[in-house]
Amino acid sequence: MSTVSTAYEEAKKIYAAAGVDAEGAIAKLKSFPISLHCWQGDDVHGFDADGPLTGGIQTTGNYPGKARTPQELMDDIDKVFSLAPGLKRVNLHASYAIFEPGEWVDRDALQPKHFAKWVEFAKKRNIGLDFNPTLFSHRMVKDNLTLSSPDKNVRDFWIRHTQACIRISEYFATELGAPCLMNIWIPDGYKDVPADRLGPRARFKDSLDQILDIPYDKSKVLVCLESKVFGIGMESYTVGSSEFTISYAAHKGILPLMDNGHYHPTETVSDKIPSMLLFNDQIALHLTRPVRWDSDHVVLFDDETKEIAKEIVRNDAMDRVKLGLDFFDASINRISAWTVGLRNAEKALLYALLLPNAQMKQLQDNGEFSKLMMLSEEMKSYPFGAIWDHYCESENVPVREAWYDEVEKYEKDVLAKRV
Ligand code: RNT
Ligand code: ZN
Repeated sequence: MSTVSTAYEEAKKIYAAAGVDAEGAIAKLKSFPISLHCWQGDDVHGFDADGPLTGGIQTTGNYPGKARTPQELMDDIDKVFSLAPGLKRVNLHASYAIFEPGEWVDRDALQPKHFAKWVEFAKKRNIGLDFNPTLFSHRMVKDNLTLSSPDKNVRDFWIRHTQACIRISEYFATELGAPCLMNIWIPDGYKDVPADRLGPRARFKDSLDQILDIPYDKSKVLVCLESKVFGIGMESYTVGSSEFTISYAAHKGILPLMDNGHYHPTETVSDKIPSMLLFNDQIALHLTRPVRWDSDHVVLFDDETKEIAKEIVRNDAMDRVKLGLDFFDASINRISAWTVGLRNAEKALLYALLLPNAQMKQLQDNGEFSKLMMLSEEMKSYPFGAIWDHYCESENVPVREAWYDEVEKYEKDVLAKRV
């Protein structure tokens, strides 16, 4: 037996003694999809425009080797998929449309055919696709406003764009036989104290109503709405605040999306998840790491990531939570950034699945708080790594840090040539 198998067999026994079924945990994890965001690969640039990244989000760093073409981005995603375990999906932005040579259409005229190559990519890999209208980095973002703009032309352009995205999402779902999550996030906001907080939100509400008015199959397209507390250049006010998006989603029967970089620093998304689960059939999450602000650092195996995973797992919500990653670090090797983040998301879920959750809930209900603290602390030094290694091996991805050799080789053979 390999050392990974030997260690796994031992670890399994240790967990079993604590009432935890390691094999069952792995089986559950294997059927839980995580949507990999395509935009880590090219610093949120996309293929349909050449301007700078705008919209209150920012990438920093200029590590060499970013993907410049659809093929390069697809190759990079494949590389990441070969290095991280688990069931994957790919999350695309509308700006990643792939045109024929010489062809170009503006965002309000995008059609399913502009994403046919992505569908081909997904079919070959037997994965699902998720989608996002791209309401930033474009000349029709006027004064940092899109769907809430006082200018009807601006609003109408973005309404047409988002409707086009619903049709593209439906095409993904039909072609791939799996629902497509379509997330609407607008950057709209004001740098300084607004004179009118209601008007922009009323216009946003009306725009969303118009968007959702088009006929589409709600079992195929899961529309969700992402909130945000502030953005760069939009420090004082954002139109799509938490209260707005939660209320709108409930009112219209769409999904709310919580991004854990989009709240005040002492707020935690882990604490919000159970409340949202009580009032929504399904919810969506963007997993990221805010460092002092919405900085979109790579997801680590840190306390809040684990806490988010626990809320998904112990509330039996793995089939009700749509989890996507959302970070973009341009200062390090992008394949490494993606892989670390994806492996850590998987790790956090596995960690949560390997806790004696029912017993811990019982201790809480019994008021046995000393024992609860003792147990959750002792669980931290259980042989989690041995179960994780076995999971990686069973998924045919490198065990422990071996994946980094692959990244170094890829950097030398592929990324370094992108000059
Ligand atoms: C921005 C939001 C949004 C974007 C992506 C690119 O603050 O988090 O989800 O990161 O749509
Ligand atoms: Zn996000």
